[in-house]
Amino acid sequence: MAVLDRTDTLAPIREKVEAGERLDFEDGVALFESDDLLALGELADLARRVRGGDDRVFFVQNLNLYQTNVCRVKCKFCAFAKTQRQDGAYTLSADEFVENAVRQYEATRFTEIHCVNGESPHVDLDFYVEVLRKLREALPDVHLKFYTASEIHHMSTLSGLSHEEVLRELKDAGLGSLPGGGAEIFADRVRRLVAPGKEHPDEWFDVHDTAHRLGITTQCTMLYGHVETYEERIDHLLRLRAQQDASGGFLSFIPLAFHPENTVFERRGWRHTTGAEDLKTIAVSRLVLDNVPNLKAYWIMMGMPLAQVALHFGANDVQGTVVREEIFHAAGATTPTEQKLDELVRVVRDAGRVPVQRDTLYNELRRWAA
Ligand code: V47
Repeated sequence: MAVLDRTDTLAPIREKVEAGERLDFEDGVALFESDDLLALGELADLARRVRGGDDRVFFVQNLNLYQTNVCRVKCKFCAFAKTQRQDGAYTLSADEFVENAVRQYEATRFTEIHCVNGESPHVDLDFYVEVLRKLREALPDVHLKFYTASEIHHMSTLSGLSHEEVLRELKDAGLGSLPGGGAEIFADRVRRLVAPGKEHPDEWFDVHDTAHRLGITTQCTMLYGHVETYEERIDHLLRLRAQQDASGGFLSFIPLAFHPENTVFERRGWRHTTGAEDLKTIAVSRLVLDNVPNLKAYWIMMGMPLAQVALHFGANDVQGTVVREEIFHAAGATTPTEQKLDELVRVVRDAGRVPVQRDTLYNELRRWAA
């Protein structure tokens, strides 16, 4: 009986989860190898509750903005990046960026701007500092979640300053926290294949470690569904878990499903991840990454109906209103680019959970009845 066999594989892991014990590498791989999807979801939800999670599901009223899509790195999974001379390349001045943000603020009163960019070789550290300073002046109440660890490392290379010096300068200018991008998959084999021009994982970790020491909270991600194995996904999650044990400043984890359109992988026949793979990855992430409090089911990436189901697979956050999104849409996402607050509330409530609007640091701003 195949079903009984599968249940047996998960039984020792369930015992550990119930006892609040840590899962190890082998447990993680066994979870990924299980195809008992509903059991994985139930186990992940149990783990979330055993660790103090409740019925609240969070979202933030935010705005995604980009300063530049010009990028030196040429990651094979990316459809957003352009060279300076390519059609569609753009680099906004600080004033253009701030003007866009202020216009949008008048319409939606977001509490956060989320900004990630290409690594343009044609700018300097001031390009980044000036935007933050001008935004803080124009929108003093808005939290600025700006720049992945890869971008911080790039600024360090551009300026000759250490990660700590760059982060201090950005923080003085108004930086609130960091988004989680740039992590991709840490394993050397995969990084060499999909992002050979990207910084070494040690640099990515050093940026987050330094940020946490300076009191800057950050997010972390994993880009899955390309050339990585289950073992490499678990290795990735365990490296994040060890960093969180050491420095404690990751607020959330976001699994990012690879979108192949307009990338070299599309030409090689790669397809979007399946819904089952997305749910499994959410569940295993919740089970293995036991010390990061919040797990986002990013609706832009997986679509709203699946994000709703993911709330029963260990996720407790659906990210936010977003309004503009470029990275996943350049790579074939067919989701809308904006959700209204009312729609987020409806989706969370229909999943049987309590909708909570949060700020970037997970303080509750408003709670709706279930
Ligand atoms: O590092 C790029 C990913 C990341 C593709 O902190 C792709 O809340 C899938 O930082 N298919 C940048 N993924 C985006 C980022 C982010 C996204 C969502 C939430 C948060 C957060 C941060 O986007 C990159 C890479 O891993 N990415 N191209 C693609 N074709």
